[in-house]
Amino acid sequence: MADVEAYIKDLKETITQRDPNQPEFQEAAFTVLDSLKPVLKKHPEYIKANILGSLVEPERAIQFRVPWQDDEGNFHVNRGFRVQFNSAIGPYKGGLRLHPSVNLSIIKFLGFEQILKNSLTGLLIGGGKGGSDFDPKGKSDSEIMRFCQSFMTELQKHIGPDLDVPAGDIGVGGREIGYLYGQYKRLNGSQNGILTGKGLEYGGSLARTEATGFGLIYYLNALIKGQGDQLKNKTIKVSGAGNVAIYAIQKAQENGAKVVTVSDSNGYIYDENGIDVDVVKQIKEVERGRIKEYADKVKTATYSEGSVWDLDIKYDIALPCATQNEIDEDQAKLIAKDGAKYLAEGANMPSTTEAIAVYKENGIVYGPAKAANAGGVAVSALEMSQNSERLAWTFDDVDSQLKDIMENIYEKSAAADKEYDLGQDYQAGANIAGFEKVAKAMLAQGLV
Ligand code: NDP
Ligand code: 2IT
Repeated sequence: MADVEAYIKDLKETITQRDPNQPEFQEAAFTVLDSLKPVLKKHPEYIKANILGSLVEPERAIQFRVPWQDDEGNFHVNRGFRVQFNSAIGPYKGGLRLHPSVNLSIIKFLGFEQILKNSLTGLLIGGGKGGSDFDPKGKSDSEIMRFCQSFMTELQKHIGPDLDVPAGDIGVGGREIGYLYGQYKRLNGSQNGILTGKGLEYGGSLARTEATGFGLIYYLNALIKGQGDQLKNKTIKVSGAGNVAIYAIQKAQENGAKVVTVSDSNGYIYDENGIDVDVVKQIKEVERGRIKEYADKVKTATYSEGSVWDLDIKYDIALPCATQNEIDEDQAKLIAKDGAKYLAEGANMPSTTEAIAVYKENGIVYGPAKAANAGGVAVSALEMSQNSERLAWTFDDVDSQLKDIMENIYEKSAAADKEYDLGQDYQAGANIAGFEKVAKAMLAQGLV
């Protein structure tokens, strides 16, 4: 039997040789492989069955053409993806991303992360992800609608309420889910379990819009409490100004913390008095504008071009909520120098591998994405339950289940950290806790 180090080294070589042009997928997969070494030492049966060899290879990856027509009558062609990564514990579940940077590497990294994230929720959902390199910025509603209809015309062949249930991610919110659902229904008839994040009028769940941001703060609260500390009166830096950032800011402020930044891919707002989340909602959710406009509406705020992670101020907590690899090694060093004690990831893989090493060296208590941002997909799974029983639960009911799920994720990660004596490594703890359930299910179901 191969030893653990040799097994992992061999897997990494296979991944690199098979897909040399997938750096994001390699980053996500290598981090998980490394943190599973203690589990493999204890459970040689996982090596014998080559469970990790199966885990890093998607069950299925679908790529398709998405032709659409703009308002001037010009024809465009984008590329669509759906990666159905792992169904060991339930139907494939994960969002759709519309962003020009989307390619197979990015969708594979997101789908791979989703496997262990979804397992951590304790709900019966497998891992998947999809999207397109279509850029929704500056497009009219009609253009977004035509794109979504074309995208769904192909995607509908591959999804189903017990097979694969997509939802939102970057560039996909309530408007896009509505257009996608309408096209699915046109082609297949009414079936509201097909997507989550739907409007409340046609099968959506209360609290799904808030879920990822609220969930991030519920998780953060548990993380901080584990250190004998509290969120109240802490100063927070948030990046992003989308769905996750907005509801993280709202819930953090409800908990008595002060959020002093908000950002987009062009620049960031800083206001030492605290960000007014209603103004952010107005700009982003109603006007679909840029975060720069915040400084026109709030006189104490300043706008600067560039990354919020280069802003040198004293603060306590960092909440990256924008995109992958938004924090590099030097920016992580600045986070440590500025005195931040906690960092919890609302975005997927916002920290580079080198940045995470800096957090650990500096004793920053680090809550990884697959634990900290699992609230969105958790409430998506609750939406699926409501659709199955044709009932709609109250906001408080969904929200209190979300809170329990997030606290439970922290506890599971902390328990794994303790069991394997990892020294407060909640990243490895989350990877291990998420993996064990998936691995047992894969073994139980037979591998070929
Ligand atoms: P939105 O589309 O609502 O908002 C995305 C935000 O991130 C925008 O402010 C956007 O700015 C910024 N952003 C996107 N790409 C970049 C970039 N390359 N550089 C700097 N800023 C960027 O998306 P969400 O809020 O839904 O998603 C944010 C993150 O959270 C993503 O990593 C997503 O995968 C993750 N996530 C989302 C969940 C959900 O339920 N929605 C669940 C779990 C995780 P700009 O407008 O300039 O592009
Ligand atoms: O990254 C994520 O977990 C999401 N974008 C949410 C996926 C979902 O199915 O709700």
